[in-house]
Amino acid sequence: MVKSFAEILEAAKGSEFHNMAVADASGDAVIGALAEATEMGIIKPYLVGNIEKIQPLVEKYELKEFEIIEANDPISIAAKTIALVREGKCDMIMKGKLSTPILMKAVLDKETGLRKGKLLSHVAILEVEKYPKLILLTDAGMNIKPEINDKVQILANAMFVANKLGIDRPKAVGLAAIETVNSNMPETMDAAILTKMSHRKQLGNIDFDGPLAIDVVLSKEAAKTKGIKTEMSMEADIFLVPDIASGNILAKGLIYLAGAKIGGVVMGAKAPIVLLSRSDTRDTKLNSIAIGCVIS
Ligand code: COD
Repeated sequence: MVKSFAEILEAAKGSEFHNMAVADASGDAVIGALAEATEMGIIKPYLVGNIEKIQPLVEKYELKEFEIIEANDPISIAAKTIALVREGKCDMIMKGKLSTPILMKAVLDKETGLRKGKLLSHVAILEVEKYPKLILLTDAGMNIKPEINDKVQILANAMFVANKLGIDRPKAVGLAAIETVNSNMPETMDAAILTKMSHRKQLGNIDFDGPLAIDVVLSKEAAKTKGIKTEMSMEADIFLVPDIASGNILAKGLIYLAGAKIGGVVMGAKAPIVLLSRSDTRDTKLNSIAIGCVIS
């Protein structure tokens, strides 16, 4: 079982080589991470965007193996990035400086996009010093307010990533503010239904428990004090959050307050899409590229 980004980077080196389309590569952190990834021999980037902005960065970071595809406005950058996958030239996408909604709308386009008939969802992987496992946090990047059926598919996408990381039967929690069901808090109802579905083996090879507040998940002591019996305290692999806002706040809080390392990918399309915030550091982008390589 993979437990750190150091191990994910190692695994990426032993994985298949990928041609990666980069949606607007005109950023220091983007090209810096790509230079490291090409140095490691795990990808060849296809840089989509404005040549005048990209070329000086390519020289600055001494990027060696690459191609540039000229596109000068966000919509055509998104379209040309996706075309690279549809034409078979690339098998992975990375969001560079392009905004997430513009890229994802192009991915979701019924005629020219990359849908496979499944729900697309984001899986963020976090390494936090105080937690003994990697945390697969979902969905903090794509689905704004998922319904119960969406959550079933969000869990399936996260399970796929967990399996690729060597976790055969992941443990998943449905996070909420409390451990009891309250009809005014829809995430508690969804989590309770998912728990029953898990008991009835409707979710596949996964153990699910919820609703659980995050103190119970992060502390056996808190669970004991609250009188909650669960196998998830300090054991959960997948953290299912109620919606994009709560997930995003949790992920970014862990990065900035707890020094978490993070990487993230959108699953469910014809190719994995390495996707995080535009403010991510070079290391975070490299982590995400490595995740994309490992799960492809
Ligand atoms: N998976 C599969 N199909 C989808 C999904 C999905 N996750 N979301 C929408 N669709 C399909 C719908 O069924 C429909 O057929 C079509 O796509 C359009 O659906 P809309 O109108 O609901 O979707 P859009 O185009 O308005 O929005 C889709 C986005 C992904 C752009 C939107 O959900 C969004 O903005 N998400 C948040 C992205 C974001 O800002 N992330 C922050 C990262 S730091």
